[in-house]
Amino acid sequence: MKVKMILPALTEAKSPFWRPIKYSLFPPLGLATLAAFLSPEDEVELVDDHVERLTTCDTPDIVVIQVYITNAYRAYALADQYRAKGCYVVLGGLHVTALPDEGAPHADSIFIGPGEQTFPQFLLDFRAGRPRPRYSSTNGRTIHGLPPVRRDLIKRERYLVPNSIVVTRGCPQHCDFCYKDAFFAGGRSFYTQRVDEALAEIERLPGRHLYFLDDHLLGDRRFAEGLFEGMRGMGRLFQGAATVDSILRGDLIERAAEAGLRSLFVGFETFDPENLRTSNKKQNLARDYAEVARRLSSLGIMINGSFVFGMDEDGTDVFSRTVDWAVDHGITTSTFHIQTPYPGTRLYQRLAAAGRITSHDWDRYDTRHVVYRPARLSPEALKAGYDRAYRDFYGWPNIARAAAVHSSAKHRAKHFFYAAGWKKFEPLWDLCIKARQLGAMTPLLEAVLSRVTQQRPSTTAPSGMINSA
Ligand code: B12
Ligand code: SF4
Repeated sequence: MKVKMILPALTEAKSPFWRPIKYSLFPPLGLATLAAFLSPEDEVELVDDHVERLTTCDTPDIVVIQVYITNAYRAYALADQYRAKGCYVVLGGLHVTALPDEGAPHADSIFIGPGEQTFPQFLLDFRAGRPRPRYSSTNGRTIHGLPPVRRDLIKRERYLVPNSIVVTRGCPQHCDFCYKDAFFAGGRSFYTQRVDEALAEIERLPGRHLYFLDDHLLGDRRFAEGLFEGMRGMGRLFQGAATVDSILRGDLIERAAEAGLRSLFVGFETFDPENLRTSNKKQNLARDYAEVARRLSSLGIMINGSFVFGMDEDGTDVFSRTVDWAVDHGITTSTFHIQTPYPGTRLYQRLAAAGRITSHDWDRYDTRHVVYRPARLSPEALKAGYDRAYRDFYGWPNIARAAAVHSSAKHRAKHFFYAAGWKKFEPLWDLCIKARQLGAMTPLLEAVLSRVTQQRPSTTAPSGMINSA
């Protein structure tokens, strides 16, 4: 049986003139995970439209397409093209899970939720000649005992971070704006691999650098402790994501640093308690953000801070306040987002019920466009403030000021090169992508992520800040 798996790209990633580095970071891990359920006799091709040319003149037996919100239109067009030729087309992923009735007319079968249970069931049904039009993942979700991810299908040289990995699914929190609750509705919404299986997967990855794409790597304390214990002495350098409260609680973050954690994506999102309450981001309420920054800096961990603009309490001062805070606290890179009501989320329901959604063009749901009516800002002011925040934060003076916050000279240098490398050298990245030389840059990334001598935090988290999530 011939199977073609496609991760369609959004328009921006296809430009022949300019390819932002962020689309050449990670390989299509979800599809490589599903490919593991095919049998050795199947002929499988995995195409990532972001980094390679996709041709559609073939006629595979099954075409598997992953649909995110911003690639949805291209995904549907590809699906229609293949179906017109008689191929069996299956669609899955976050966007069709949120809006199955939108995706269904473009598919022979659609998949709702994670695919680890439903895709193997579909393959059995397909081979038996009776595939169903819709598969929903509800009961029995697990990632224990999965066949190894088909990394042999990944064209490693086309990515800056070929070693992306996920060892958990979902998250224990329930923020209103997050894709998570809709995607995992009807079943478990946070579960982990077995520690030994996660370590075995890590052992299979060549080189030193890993990027954990998990929503919340510290979300299950026992699992994370076992993972970090097993990784000690492996000589790995890794990046990941975690919540504010999990960084302040106990000593998990020290264990992570000891195991090789060198940079962390942290969801600060907003400083306003009312915004936190409205968006159900309770885990951030009354947490000392400054202490998060200090603690990570003292461990030599660089911070990618995530901040959302346009929540209901945000006024015109939110942009400069956020940038100033991030610079003053030595945040290495910042990811600013315009609040975006993804279909299926409680945020979407709230804004739709109030008649505040102003666009249903999914191409604009990329956190860079305003697709709703903000409460205390005009859409124009929100967009302009967002653009300004990026410009200001990544201006040379602020990169230098933020780097200067760290006490160790090595951390200051790493901060400077990492932040500058991320935003100031796009033309260089573009050149590497075109010359297919991204792989050659991985050792540079590893050098920047190398260890900074650790100091004990100058202050430990005040006891009021330590609690369970
Ligand atoms: C890595 C990543 C990226 C990478 C690359 C993506 C890639 N190569 O896969 C980059 C940096 C390019 C990226 C960019 C963007 N991303 Co992104 N990204 C992620 C991240 C962190 C991890 C994705 C991942 O690998 N997950 C692990 C694998 C195992 O899961 P999976 O891919 O979802 O696949 C599983 C299921 O979805 C399902 N499945 C998927 N496809 C199919 C198909 C079939 C047939 C079946 C049966 C099952 C199935 O089965 C798989 C196994 O369970 C997610 C957050 C997350 N936790 O998912 C955000 C996320 C997907 N990104 C998001 C967004 C918004 C974006 C951007 C628009 C951001 C921006 N401002 O530019 C862009 C646009 C991307 C695009 N092309 O449209 C949102 C999507 C929201 C939505 N409703 O669609 C997420 C959920 C982040 C968030 N919390 O909001 N992203
Ligand atoms: S903590 Fe992050 S991943 Fe978890 S629900 Fe909130 S936004 Fe989503």
